[in-house]
Amino acid sequence: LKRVMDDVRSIPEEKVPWFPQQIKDLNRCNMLITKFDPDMDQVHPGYSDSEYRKRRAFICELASAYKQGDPLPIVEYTAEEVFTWREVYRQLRSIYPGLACRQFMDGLQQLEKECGYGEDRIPQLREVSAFLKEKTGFQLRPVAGLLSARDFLTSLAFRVFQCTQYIRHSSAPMHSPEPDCCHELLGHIPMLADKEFAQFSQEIGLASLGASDEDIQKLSTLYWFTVEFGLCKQNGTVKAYGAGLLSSYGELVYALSNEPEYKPFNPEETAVQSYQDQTYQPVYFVSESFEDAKTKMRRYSASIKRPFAVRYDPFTCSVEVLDQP
Ligand code: TIH
Ligand code: FE2
Repeated sequence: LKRVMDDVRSIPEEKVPWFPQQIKDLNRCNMLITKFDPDMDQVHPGYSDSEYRKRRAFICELASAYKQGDPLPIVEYTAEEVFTWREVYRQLRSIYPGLACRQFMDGLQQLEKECGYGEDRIPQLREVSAFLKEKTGFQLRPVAGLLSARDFLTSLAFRVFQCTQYIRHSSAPMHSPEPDCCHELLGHIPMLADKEFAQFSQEIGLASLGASDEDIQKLSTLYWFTVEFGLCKQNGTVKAYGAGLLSSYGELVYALSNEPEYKPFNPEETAVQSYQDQTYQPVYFVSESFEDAKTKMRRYSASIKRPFAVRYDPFTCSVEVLDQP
């Protein structure tokens, strides 16, 4: 179902996909993709575990009922869930120092000091959201599963990051084909505490507002190879900054081994690279630096044709739509 923008009168082309202009409009941006749902996907490690599926359904209901501005739901994690978290945390924490980029290490250390990160408990989205809000203005919103690319990218325009709150199945702690709270809390959150990275993320979101389906496809591929699976050079060595790597022990080690292919990050080429979402990536894109990735992404975003321009107003948390300059 396609929503069409009908309230922006200055737009000459009549069919611009609808997009939110106020932060509360994000309540309408919740289209889920059922691809990796343990209820539907027979190879999901939780498919034949009815307890696990029931638990997921409960946590997902909390997200479905959420409205912008509500306090974030608190989940009391079970001993088994904390056990899975501990396993993931411990393994990853031991290899981060050599493999994760500097910005990630900084963010993680702050979270360990100021936000209760550690292997003994799963941090609550509510406290993490408050932490991020102070660092970079990002806030979290609970989501019931994998979102459509358009709805996911849209929320970034408002510095809102949509997070799952359930945890991966205990039988597969080292890699999950879908996002879960380990992926959000360990992969994304430390990076979102970095100002420059936060800005990079918001700019992808702003570029996606009202974009054509084809441009959304390209932007989500760019998001995939940067925010999720990006590598960058630091002091002459390649480090990981992508959340999909930083939350998967298996793929983090693989990505920085000499097995996969590396290509230099270049938005035009990266945007059309086909990607793998069941298992490890066959190819990764390496940026010279964050600065470089941001400059290149900006140039790319400016080349996307839209009959209007957008500007984010942080005082009202809203997007202004302007005539194309
Ligand atoms: N593969 C990641 C993990 O194991 O944590 C999760 C995902 C990243 C991107 C999409 S799903
Ligand atoms: Fe992610």
